[in-house]
Amino acid sequence: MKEEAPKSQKEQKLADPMAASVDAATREMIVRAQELGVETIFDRAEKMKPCNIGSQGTCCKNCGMGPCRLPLPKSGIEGEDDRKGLCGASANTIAARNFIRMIAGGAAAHSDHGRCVAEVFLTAARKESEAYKVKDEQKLLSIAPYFNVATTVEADGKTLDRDVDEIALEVAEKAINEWGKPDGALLYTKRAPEALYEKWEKQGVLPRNIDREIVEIMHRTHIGVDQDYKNLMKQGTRAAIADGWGGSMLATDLQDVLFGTPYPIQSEANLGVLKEDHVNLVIHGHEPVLSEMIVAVVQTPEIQEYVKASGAKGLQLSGICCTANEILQRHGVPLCGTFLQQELAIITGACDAMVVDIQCIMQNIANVAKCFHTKLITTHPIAKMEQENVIHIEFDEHYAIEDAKRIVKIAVDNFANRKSEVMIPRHKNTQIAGFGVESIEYHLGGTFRGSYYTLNDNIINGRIRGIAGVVGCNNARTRHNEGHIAVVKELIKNDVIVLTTGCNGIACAMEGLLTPETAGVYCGPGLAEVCETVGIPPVLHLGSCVDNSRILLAAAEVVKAGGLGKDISDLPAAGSAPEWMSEKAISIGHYFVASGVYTVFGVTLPVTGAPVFQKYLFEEFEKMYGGMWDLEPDPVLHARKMIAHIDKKRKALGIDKTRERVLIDMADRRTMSG
Ligand code: BF8
Repeated sequence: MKEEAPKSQKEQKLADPMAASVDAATREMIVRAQELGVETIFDRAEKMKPCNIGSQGTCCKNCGMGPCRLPLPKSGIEGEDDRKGLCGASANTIAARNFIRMIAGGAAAHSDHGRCVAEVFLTAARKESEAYKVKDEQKLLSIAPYFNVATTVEADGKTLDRDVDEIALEVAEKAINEWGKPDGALLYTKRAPEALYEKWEKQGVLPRNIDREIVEIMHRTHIGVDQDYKNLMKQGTRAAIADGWGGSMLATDLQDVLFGTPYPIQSEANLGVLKEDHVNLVIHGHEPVLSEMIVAVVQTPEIQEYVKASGAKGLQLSGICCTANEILQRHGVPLCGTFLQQELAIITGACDAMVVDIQCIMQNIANVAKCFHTKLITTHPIAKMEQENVIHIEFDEHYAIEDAKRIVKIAVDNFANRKSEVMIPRHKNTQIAGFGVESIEYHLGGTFRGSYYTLNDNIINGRIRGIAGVVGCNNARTRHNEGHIAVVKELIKNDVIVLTTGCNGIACAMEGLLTPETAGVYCGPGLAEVCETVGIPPVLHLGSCVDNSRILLAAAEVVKAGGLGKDISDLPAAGSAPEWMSEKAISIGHYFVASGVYTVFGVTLPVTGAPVFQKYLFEEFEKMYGGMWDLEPDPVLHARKMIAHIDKKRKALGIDKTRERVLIDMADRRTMSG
């Protein structure tokens, strides 16, 4: 009998590890998963292809008569675009409705996270919790004026410092008010440069309160309400600003007050941070309200003793997604991986427990956990899983320490239950993370003259060509981390300093781009000189996705320092999300655009099926806000478009003569990467 040849990966519809990721650890674990017969997102991406019409943005399912699908004709649109849904909705209306619903989803996710932090902050300010306290008084005092909260009092003709507890309580109450206040505009919008604030006022997009802007999107996109793509985008813009300069910025600030403002800290990244002889507890999700408590309890003598008694050599905490970035930047806890590596962390067989809260948690991790000994613990009332192997321990801030201890003990107890052979990839890299508005100021100016002048000087003299914010997710429709790394390397080779957050930050850390030594290897000569002089990496990790608000504030500081125009849109700066996939990324992209930043997304964008609407976002937005969208899947072209925009802004500022205006060519690049 003829022996059947084993089926190839393609025939089995399994992922090809080399094509799926540029990262060695990820490739090894995809192979391991396939050997064990454990399905991952990489395989599912082979088995199921995306809907073409949906990915173009022109599928409307907002009522029960649809979905109405309006494919773009292969030959494009000739003459009038007469495509319509049953109600008559045009392709532009449908794409705009879908787009702003994505903004609503993203803004809601960031802002609800912010609300949770604000509530915990209020609990702390009211002294109702032992676990949470004001850790960073300086940060509290620095944000109080934006809430119109006085930090001093007048008594007997003298100005005295006001009691910190009183300030905290007033700030907490005013902060919570931002989600639902009945009148006025969001207080933090005043932190934008004046010129930008005036643009928002003129366009009528100043957010009134955070929740209202999100609710109004859901109303306007209901059947038969707003049918003008420009008017729909106006509301999308207002909600996105409410995210970036509202919910996200409040989340970042209040987290800094409660848990400390990050300062540069050394750590490691990639699956290789797991340790075979340790209890491995992986924290995954987004809110530091939970993860901070876990970090605190693992250091207690009680838990240390408990670990010792288990026979393990110690307890290794590590993180996935943005909660990882939060505990990295404040405590140096290593990053286990990006969004696409969450299943792989369990497949190592060394993950004794994975504790999750909210956002970017794949439901399939519960199925993967069933194949191993891993305990999967959900903790948030709004984020449960249906699979029966999942343990739910609802995290209550009033009993935070007790809850955190319970979770950690589950991980420790489970160390003895490892069943399959452990396989941890050896790959990991060193990183310096924990940058922010305050530390950039300090690093570039020193203790006595800490300011953004030095950064501005180096931009004006051309050593630094410009600033890029490169952020966002992984996307299983594109090769894991390839876009992230290629875009960032192309930018720094051309003297553009990169500010990173989210999964881009993790990808850069895994690649070893977050060390000062990187400067000499990958950067153009100007940026390398600046980085080597001040001892910073050319890629500065600013934290999680809500911390994109740090990029907005850093840009506002650059404007304030002078010499580079009056608005963020004047700066030689650009934004990018090379591998985006989440609604949060769309909200971030749009608040970057509405803040004056040219923003390029990779992979795809759900607007390509409605060319008129696309043109509105890609071209006409610039006239209103100075920033606009773009789409470029090729990472090198992607970076070059950003550099071209940076050069356009340098020219407009009259500082294009101060630097050699050559894009570094292939030959230069080869010598530099050697
Ligand atoms: O908020 S970058 S995949 S982890 S959505 Fe999610 Fe995207 Fe990663 Fe954090 Ni942000």
